[in-house]
Amino acid sequence: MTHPRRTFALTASAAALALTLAACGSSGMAGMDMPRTSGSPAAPGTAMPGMDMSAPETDGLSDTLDGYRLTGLPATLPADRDSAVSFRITAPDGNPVTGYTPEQTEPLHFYAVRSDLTGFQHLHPTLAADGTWTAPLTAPQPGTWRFFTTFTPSSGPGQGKGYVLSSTVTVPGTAPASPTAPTAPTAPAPASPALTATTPDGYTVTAATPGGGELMAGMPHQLTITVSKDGKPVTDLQPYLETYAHLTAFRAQDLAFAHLHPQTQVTGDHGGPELTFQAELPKPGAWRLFLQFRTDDTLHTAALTLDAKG
Ligand SMILES: [Cu+2]
Repeated sequence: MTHPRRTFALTASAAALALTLAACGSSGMAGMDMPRTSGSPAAPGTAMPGMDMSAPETDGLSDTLDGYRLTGLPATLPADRDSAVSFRITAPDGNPVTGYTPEQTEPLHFYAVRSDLTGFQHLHPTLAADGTWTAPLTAPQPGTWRFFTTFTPSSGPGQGKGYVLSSTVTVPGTAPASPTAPTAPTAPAPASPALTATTPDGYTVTAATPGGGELMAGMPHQLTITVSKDGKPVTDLQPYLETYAHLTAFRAQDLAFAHLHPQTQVTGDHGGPELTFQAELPKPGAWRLFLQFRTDDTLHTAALTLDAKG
């Protein structure tokens, strides 16, 4: 149930999506900015019952929600060395959660993201009988990292509900110079109708919305991603986690989390070149999208930056 570990270093090829379209109506999506409860005890009243992963209720920046808690992560990890990272998810009754409903084939997805978005690892930890998860983290560079877990309890008060809990971990040391200076959410966005990134191994991915419309924070949009290599459409995508590509997004400003849901049907080892996603970015700002796809049994990761309007 695991796939090869991947460490990803950004290339400086991502451009911001900046379009103008009338579809963007009134701004002021009041209420979309959920209060942060990071580090605080389970706070009654932060939950909004009845919502699920298709309508993210939080930005994933808290280690606790509804009494569920991400616990046991180390405060620090050694730099530039592989680490086995262990943690637990505890239920409102304080006991570790041991039963999970798989989502995209996995009972729990783990993401490690460096605060400047120059590091990204997507892992599938193993679960011990006592509810302890262990993730094989590949040598993190010094800096502040945020570790995300996404999961759905198979029983208890949170049964059937998708949770995103996260916590920060410090990797001491001198941070290397960032190859892509901060993702600069305040930089003027280029007036380009498409955004493109190239993976270190030569795949080019391009994202666009139908009709070239802007993405509005808090609203669902269709997002089409096209994969090519050497100028030719790629049509040999293999299924990866029951899709042809896995897409997660983190807001540059605060690492708020969003998972974008694939809509393309999987029919064998010949996916592409076009993939369609349901994109809903909960807050305005610049978002870094990590697209993972598989060809020839190799996993590729591309990073794109796009803007969600408020
Ligand atoms: Cu995963």
